[in-house]
Amino acid sequence: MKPNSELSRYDSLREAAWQVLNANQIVGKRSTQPAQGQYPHQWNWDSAFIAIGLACIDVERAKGEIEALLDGQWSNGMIPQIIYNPDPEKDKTYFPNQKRWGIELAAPGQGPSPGVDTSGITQPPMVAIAVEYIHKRHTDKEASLQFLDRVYPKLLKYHRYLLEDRDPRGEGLAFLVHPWESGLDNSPRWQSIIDAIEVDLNNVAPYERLDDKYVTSEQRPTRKDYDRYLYLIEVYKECKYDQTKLFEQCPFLVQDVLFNAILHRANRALLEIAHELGVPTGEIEEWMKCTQNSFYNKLWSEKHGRYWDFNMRKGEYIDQNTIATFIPLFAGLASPEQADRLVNEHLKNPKEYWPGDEPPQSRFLVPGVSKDNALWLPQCYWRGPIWVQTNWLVLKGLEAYGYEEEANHIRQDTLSLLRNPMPDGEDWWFWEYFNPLNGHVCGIDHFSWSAALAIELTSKSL
Ligand code: 2M8
Repeated sequence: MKPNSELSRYDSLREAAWQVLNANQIVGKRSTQPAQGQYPHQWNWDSAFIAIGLACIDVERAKGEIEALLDGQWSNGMIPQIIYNPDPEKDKTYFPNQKRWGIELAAPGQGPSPGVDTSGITQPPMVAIAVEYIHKRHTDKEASLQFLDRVYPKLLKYHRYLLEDRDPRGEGLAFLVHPWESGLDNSPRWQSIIDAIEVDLNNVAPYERLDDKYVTSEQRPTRKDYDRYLYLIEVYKECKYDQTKLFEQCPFLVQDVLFNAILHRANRALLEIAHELGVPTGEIEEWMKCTQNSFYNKLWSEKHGRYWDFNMRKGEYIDQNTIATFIPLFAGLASPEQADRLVNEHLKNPKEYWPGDEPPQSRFLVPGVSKDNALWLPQCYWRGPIWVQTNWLVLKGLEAYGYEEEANHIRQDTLSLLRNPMPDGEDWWFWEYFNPLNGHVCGIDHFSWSAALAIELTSKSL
């Protein structure tokens, strides 16, 4: 698919990406921070994407990245969104810090291992997908099987947590209790729920945001959103991180298409790993059947020809057209007819995602939110810009369904966005996100998953 001659054009990109991943390694740890300053800790799904890129160059480091993430696993199985950097100086650059979460309130036998500082929520479960990817890239099959053997029980426990504790109705869909768990924090999908949360600010300890010290506030969530993000942490502490209580009380309770599509794809990875290890697979197959059924019968909207998320607290659908609708392709969850509608009615529609001359005239793929969405903002965080990791998920899904041309278009756009000439002459800056109208850079530079996935996109296909 990618001939060697084409790949060698990207030597300088790969070299620069490798330098970013080295510079972002956390001192004294096996993990990598998303970016220095703004994101100085280990993040769950960032580490999985980082490991996928690392596996193309240094499989041992990729394994270390994953094992460091799994060290943060709670006794109830949850793999946290953040594993905090032990350097106390990092509190000066990232908020909320570990203390804010009160994770010591979790019942005995539920929380994190002593001495590991984490947040109290999770993120899209990419980790088993990264493990399967590492295994495929590993040339020493014996060493790879030993790695699988070490990590498999932890991955299984994580998925069991998501599909039992987070899925009390057995729908094959995990519920989320915070926009941060979705990874697409201020997606328009969450706005009406966040707006409806009544917050008495007397119950939220005063705080100083640090994210807007690095990035202009127009590119970040609002103060009002942040008040609610922090208020939700108070709810968890009140419920002592008991998932049953959270299911009953948490004002944010959603079944997210992107998160659950990734979970389904991760179950497929787990199944492959179980086959390699020769262990029983019945439980995983059952989960997968339930998820498939729910995507088909609950999360697909025949009327819109796309997927939509479900607000469990109110028992109603969330009608927002965003990039999340394409992620079931990555998981193999869409039927060929559904895939056709997603691609031809939405992705290739210039009013929604595809570049075109009609206003707003976007030039690059794939805007994170449909351009005709009233909440679309091309430069604001998860409100519309292009992200490298969502592009990667979409293009892998398109490839799997045979949409080679569209996938290639996304690959070329992603690589050209990553090349941003800067005043001091450096070429590859690996920004966090990009304006789809003109390719202008947003967020923070030297961003780890942008660098890691640039390596993957220019590596020989598996
Ligand atoms: C962003 O989210 C964090 C909270 O998790 C933040 O803004 O403080 C998101 O883009 C998320 O998807 C990502 O994992 C994280 C670190 O890159 O940053």
